[in-house]
Amino acid sequence: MAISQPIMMEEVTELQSYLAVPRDITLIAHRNPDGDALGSALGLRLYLEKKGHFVKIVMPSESPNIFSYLPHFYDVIVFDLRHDDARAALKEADCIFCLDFNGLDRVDKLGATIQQSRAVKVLIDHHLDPEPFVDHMFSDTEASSTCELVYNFIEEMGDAHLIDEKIGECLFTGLITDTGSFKYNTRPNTYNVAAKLKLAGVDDYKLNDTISNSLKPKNLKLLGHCLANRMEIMEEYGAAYIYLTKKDYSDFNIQRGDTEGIVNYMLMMKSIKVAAFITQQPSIVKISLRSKGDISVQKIASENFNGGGHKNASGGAQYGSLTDILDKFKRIIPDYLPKIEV
Ligand SMILES: [Mn+2]
Repeated sequence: MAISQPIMMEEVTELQSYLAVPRDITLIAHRNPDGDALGSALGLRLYLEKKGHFVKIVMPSESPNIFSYLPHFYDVIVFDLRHDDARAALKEADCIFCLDFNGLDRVDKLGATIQQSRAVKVLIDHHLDPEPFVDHMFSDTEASSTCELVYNFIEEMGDAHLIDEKIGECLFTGLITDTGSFKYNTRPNTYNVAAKLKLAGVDDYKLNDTISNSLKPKNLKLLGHCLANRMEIMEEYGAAYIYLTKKDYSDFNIQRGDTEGIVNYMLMMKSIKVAAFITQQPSIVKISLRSKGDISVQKIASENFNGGGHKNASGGAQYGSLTDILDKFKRIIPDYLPKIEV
């Protein structure tokens, strides 16, 4: 069976000649970088450096420390911490790679910097409805992850032989985190890429252990609190939600990344098809949505919560009180899920 080839050949040919001489290249991924954002950026960096380019990575905000095993993790320029350096890295670049995001609003104020830049812009991404703000677009919304696409990109560039264990570790990280360890969002090509990376020397057992078994006692205590005291189930619609107040944030000393994955627990109930994790932030209320099968939380997020993402994993945010957004969620769910007899 042919394995899908997501990359467009003509685009690659143009880039091959453009990248035939050393360039100043800046890579950027979305705010609150996850394993796929980081893995695709750090993996692509190592590859481009092997080709003789000068590479910088900018992220709008800080990355979770559990990914600090990735090479060059500490060399990422974080806009929130180093405004000027981040802007300069984008302004001075010959070429900008936008990774794992589909629109300039996903990188906050840096969106304007990218828009104004005269650099050659390349997008590699798997989110729905990419905006046309780049010169070369490698968008494949069927791909498991941007890391899967970065592998295919390097392969199409004719450089698969340059992918070593280090690059492999970066890219495999995104495969693991964007598929829940190969539980969802996979296609034949995902396993093909995984196989190639394993052949390149990736120790996937070690990676899975590092990524999955990294919790601290406070994470499990917070999880317990969420499940015991903050979860509501809308049995008749097959929906559930967990909410956290500002007070929860201070009581449990919740830091960036500490709430990662909590939303998924609700989907472990057979009858639950849509799960929401709603958190009161300093100035906004954020909602993170997950679904099973054909139900699109991308639709729910974009139609109600100023957000979007993927069919089965989306997010959004709005101003207002926690109660407002909880009420709204409860009110709109019947529009998306048929009532079931319980
Ligand atoms: Mn991704």
